[in-house]
Amino acid sequence: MRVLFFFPNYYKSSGLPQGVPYLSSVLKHHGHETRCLDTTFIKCPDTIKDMDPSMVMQYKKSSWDEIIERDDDTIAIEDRFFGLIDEFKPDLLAVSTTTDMYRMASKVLTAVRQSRNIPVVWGGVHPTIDPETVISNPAVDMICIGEGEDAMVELCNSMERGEDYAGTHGLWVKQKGRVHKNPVRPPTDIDALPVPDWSILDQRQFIKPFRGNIVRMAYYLQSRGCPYGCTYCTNNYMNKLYKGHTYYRRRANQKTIDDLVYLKEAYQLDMIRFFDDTFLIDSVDNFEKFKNDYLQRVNMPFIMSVRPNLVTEDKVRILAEMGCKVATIGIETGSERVRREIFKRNISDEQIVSSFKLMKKYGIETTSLNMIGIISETRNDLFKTVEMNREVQPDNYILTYIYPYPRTEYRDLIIERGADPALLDSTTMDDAYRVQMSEMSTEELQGLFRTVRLYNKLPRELFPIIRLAEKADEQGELIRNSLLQLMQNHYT
Ligand code: B12
Ligand code: SF4
Repeated sequence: MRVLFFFPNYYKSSGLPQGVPYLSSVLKHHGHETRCLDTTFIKCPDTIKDMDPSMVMQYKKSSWDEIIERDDDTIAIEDRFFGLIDEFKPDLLAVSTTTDMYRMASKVLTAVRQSRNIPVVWGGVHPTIDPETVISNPAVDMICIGEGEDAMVELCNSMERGEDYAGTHGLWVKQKGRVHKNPVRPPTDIDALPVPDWSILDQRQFIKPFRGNIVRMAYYLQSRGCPYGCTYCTNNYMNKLYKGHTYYRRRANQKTIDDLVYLKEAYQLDMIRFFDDTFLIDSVDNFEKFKNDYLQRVNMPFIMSVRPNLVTEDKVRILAEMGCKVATIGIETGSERVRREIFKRNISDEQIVSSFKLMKKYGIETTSLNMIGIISETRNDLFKTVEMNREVQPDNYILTYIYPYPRTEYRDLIIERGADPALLDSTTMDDAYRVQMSEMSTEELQGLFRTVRLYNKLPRELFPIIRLAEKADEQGELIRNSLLQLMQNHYT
C-alpha cells in the first residue's frame, strides 16, 4: 500500500510533529510505502500567520528567516498535492490535524476529492475530540479516534488484501451511507515502537534559531499524555477517552537513549527539545540514572518544558549536569484564584517563583508561558501575572489569548456562563479575543495584550505612559513603538 500523509501546518511554524512520523515508521515496518505533504514551508495565503514581531519576546536575532525562506514562492497547497498524487500514486490519503488546522485541511481535501477518487482517513487531535463534525465532512471517509499506530497498520493490511475494513477498531468508517463507529483501541504500547520516521517531513524542520545562531534541533517526546487535569487542556479529555487504561506512559529510559543515539547521528542534531508535557515527573533516582546514560551515549544540549510543581533542587541540578539550556515553565496566570478555581491548577505562587529561581541558580535560561482573557479575570488579576513575571524575570516570555478548545472543561464552563457556542465554532486561536469572557472589555484586553511586555520590563514610573500606549490609535501606537525601543535598548 502507498500512503500519502498530509500534515497541514502554519507557514514556518516548525517543530516536528511526532504523530505522522510514528505512523509512517510502523507502516514501513509492515511493508507499506509512505510519503508526506508537510506544509510547514509552503508559503500559501491559508498558512501564513501574521505575527507582529513586537509581540514575541525574542531578544537575539538570527539569519533563520533568510535561510528558511530562500526559495519559497506563494503557491496553492492543492497544486502541490496534485503533483505528489500524480507522482506517488497513493492508495490512501492520511490527514493529521489539530483543531486550528482543520478548516484549512478540509478546504484542501475538498478540492482534492473533486478530481481524485482516493479514500481519505483523518486522525490527530481534532478528529479525536470532535468526531461527529469531522465524519460528517464529505471529504472524509474514515476517522481515527485516539492513537493510530495499530489502527493504521490493520487498516492498510486489510485494504491491501482486499478485505473489508469497516470493523477496524479505533476507526469510524463511512460505508454505503452508514457510519461504523468501532470501539477505541487501547493506547499504543510505546515501548514497542520503532524510532519515529522523521525522514518523511520537510527537512527544514530541523533548522532552528537558538541564541542568535542556527542549530539543527529536533523535538522528541519520551512520554505520551499527562496525569494532570488542567481545564483548558485536551489531555484532560484524553484521560477520559482512555478510561480504564493508563493514558500517561513513558518510553523506557534505555529505549529513549537508543532512539536519541540513532536520531542524533541520522539527522546530525546539535540539540534536542523534549516536548513532553511533564518532563520532570520521574523520581530523582531514575532521573539520575537517565542522566548518566544520557551523558555517556547522547550528550547533547537540550530544552524542556516543565510544570512548576515538579521542580525540585535535586532535579534541577541533574538537568544542569545533563546540559539543559532552557526550561519552559507554565505560569499561565499569576492570579492564584484564577489558577486554582478556573484552571484547576493546584500550584502555589511560591512553587512558580521557586521553580524559576532554581533554574537561574543552576544557569538554565527560562521561558514563561502566560495566558490572557480568562473567564472572570480582572485587570488586577492580569497585573498579578505581570508582577510574577517582573519577579522571576524570564529570559523569554510568551503570551497567548486563552482558546476554548472543544471537549475541554474550560469550554463547558464558559458555555455554562453564557458564551455563544456558534461564535466559539467560528473562532480560532488567532481571534480568540472575540470569545473572551474576562471582566475587561475586549478593547482593554487587546490594549493590554499589546503592552504587557512593556509592563513586565520597564520601570514602574513609566506605567502611566504605558497605559497611554494601550490605546490602539495613532498616538498609542507611537508611544508603544518608542517604549518598545527603550525596552529593547536598555531593559533586555
Ligand atoms: C509538538 C507539538 C506541536 C508541533 C507539531 C504539531 C502537531 N500537529 O503535531 C508544532 C510546534 C508545529 C505545534 C503547533 C501548534 N500546536 Co501543538 N503540540 C505539540 C505537542 C506538544 C506534541 C504533539 C505530538 O507530537 N504528540 C505525540 C503524537 C504521537 O501524538 P499525536 O500527534 O496526537 O498523534 C497520534 C494520534 O493523534 C493519531 N494521529 C495523528 N495524526 C493522524 C493521522 C491519521 C491518518 C491517523 C489514522 C491517526 C493520526 O496517531 C498518532 C500516533 O498515535 C502537543 C501536545 C501533546 N502532548 O500531544 C501540542 C498540541 C497538539 N498543540 C496544540 C496547539 C493548540 C498548537 C497550535 C495551535 C499552537 C499555536 N497557537 O500556533 C499550533 C497548531 C499547528 C498545527 N500544525 O497543528 C494543542 C492542540 C489542541 C487542539 N484541540 O487542536 C496540543 C494538543 C496541546 C494541548 N494540550 O492543548 N504543536
Ligand atoms: S500540566 Fe500541561 S499537559 Fe498536563 S493537563 Fe495541564 S496543561 Fe495539559
